Amino acid sequence: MRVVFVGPPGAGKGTQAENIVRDYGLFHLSTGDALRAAVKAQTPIGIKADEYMKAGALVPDEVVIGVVVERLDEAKDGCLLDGFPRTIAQAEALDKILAEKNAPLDVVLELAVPEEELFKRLASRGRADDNPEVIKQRLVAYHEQTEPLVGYYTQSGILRKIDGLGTVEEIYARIQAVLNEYK
Ligand code: B4P
Repeated sequence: MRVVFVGPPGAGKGTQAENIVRDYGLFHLSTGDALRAAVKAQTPIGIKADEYMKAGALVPDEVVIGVVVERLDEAKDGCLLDGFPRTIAQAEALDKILAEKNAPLDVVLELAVPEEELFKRLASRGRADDNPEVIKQRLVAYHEQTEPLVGYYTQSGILRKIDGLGTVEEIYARIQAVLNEYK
């Protein structure tokens, strides 16, 4: 099963991804985690990504696509792509990569959470890019660059919307109800 997780910053993609990969045995690729690891290790990609992440901007497509291409070969028994794609260009690149492997996406989960709740969650998490000004920028980037993916995947007929309000357990039960259709 090949699954993509789309949603605004702080929607809980990383939180729910932990449950999904544990129960469905999927390879987990979080571009956010991969980029933070690169920043910490001060690799050339990390040094480049850091300036964008600090400002709440998306990291350039070619950098992120490079990170994904490197890792996707590890996904033999299915994958959960968490936070990738985030732009139409990334989605098109992913379609191309997966078509070459003859392994198209099964489902795209859109985790929907109202904006005021996102601010609350991110303010209490307190990561380096979680201060109010940067959160605002991340939301602008989401609306301008990532939200168009909802239309893109609706057209492909593989988008499923998940209500992201409630406890972690309640939301996970909604996700399971959808994923179990694809097992
Ligand atoms: P990500 O690491 O993907 O992070 P995120 O969108 O901020 O958070 P996520 O939705 O995973 O929320 P979480 O579970 O942690 O991206 C960070 C940055 O990396 C981006 O801004 C960008 O610069 C860069 N980047 C990543 N991928 C990229 C790409 N493809 N292209 C370009 N740039 C890219 O949850 C947030 C908080 O809510 C936590 O504290 C959690 O405990 C809490 N929470 C979760 N579920 C809850 C619930 N049900 N109720 C209450 N609180 C909850």
